[in-house]
Amino acid sequence: MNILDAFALALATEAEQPSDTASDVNQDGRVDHRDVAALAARAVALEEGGRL
Ligand SMILES: [Ca+2]
Repeated sequence: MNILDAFALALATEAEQPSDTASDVNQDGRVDHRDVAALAARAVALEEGGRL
């Protein structure tokens, strides 16, 4: 998972997706921009510990 995956999810989310637990990163029952933000934050945390 990297920042590009996060953006891909953002695009998929924008394209009207019903509740998808696999994409519900913050587990609040909804797939929206908050999940994208959580995913991006996670990706950044991973990048900081590795290569970029
Ligand atoms: Ca969510």
